[in-house]
Amino acid sequence: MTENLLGNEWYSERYFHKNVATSFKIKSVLHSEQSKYQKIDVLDTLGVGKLLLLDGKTMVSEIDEFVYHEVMGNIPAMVHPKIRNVLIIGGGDGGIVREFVKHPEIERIDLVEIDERVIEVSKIYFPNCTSGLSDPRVNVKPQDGVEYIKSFKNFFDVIIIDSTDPEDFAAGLFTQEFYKHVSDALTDNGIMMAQTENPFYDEYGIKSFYDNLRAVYPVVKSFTGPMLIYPGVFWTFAYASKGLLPTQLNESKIPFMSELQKTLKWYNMDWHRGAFNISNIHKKVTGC
Ligand code: AG3
Repeated sequence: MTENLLGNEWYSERYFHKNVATSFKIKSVLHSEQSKYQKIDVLDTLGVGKLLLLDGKTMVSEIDEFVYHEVMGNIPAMVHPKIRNVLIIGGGDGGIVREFVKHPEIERIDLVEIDERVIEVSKIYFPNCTSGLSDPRVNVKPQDGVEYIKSFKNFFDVIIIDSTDPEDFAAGLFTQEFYKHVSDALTDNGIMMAQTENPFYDEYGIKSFYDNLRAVYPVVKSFTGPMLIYPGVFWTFAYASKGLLPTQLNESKIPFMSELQKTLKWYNMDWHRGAFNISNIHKKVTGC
């Protein structure tokens, strides 16, 4: 937890059950509050720049946010033939919205974040992430995504679950029942993506998330990206779809992405094509 941040030189996120911690040297505490749902802190750090914590867990830093956000947004955008409607559950920092607004074919992007304070605080301290929220295609909804999704059938082309760890109110975002609702809300060509934790520590039983996905989707794959601020750095992500393969880039979009990728810091199409060739530990933990 993050009590008494002031006066401490370092902040450590502890992975309690594994007896390890990731530490950041603090320059200053920019913001601290207890919202209706969680403790929200923003630190200015010497090593990773501004750092957003929710209940003491690292969420976003200036040094690596582009990895997470670019892969979550641009992988489905390059696989799907034509995205009209996108739903992002969680992700109040806005980073994934920023990536989707780069794609002109998209008509509507719903951001459903349960805690509107995360959105407001991010607007102040992470303007680079929230820059897409003012796009006219974006609808920001401070609501519970688990409920929101139940009112849609066959509507979204892409749904991204940008959640925190599977604890408390986020645990419901990793269940088979929830994935079924996501699948129902997706169109026949639909794609869903989610963050799925670190396979070395495997604090939460990653296999069960993937088993839950496999019970619902015919295509379930996993890939990794380095998240410097998360426990263990080696971070996994899930791609699930009703049929579209993640390695099958859409030919007609290649000219567009050839230009766009020059402006990105992590994602490019060469990386994308190879990203689903995964290591043995990653295969074993995810079953992919
Ligand atoms: N989502 C958080 C991923 C999990 C981090 N876990 C941790 N630090 N224990 C980040 C949201 C980015 N838009």
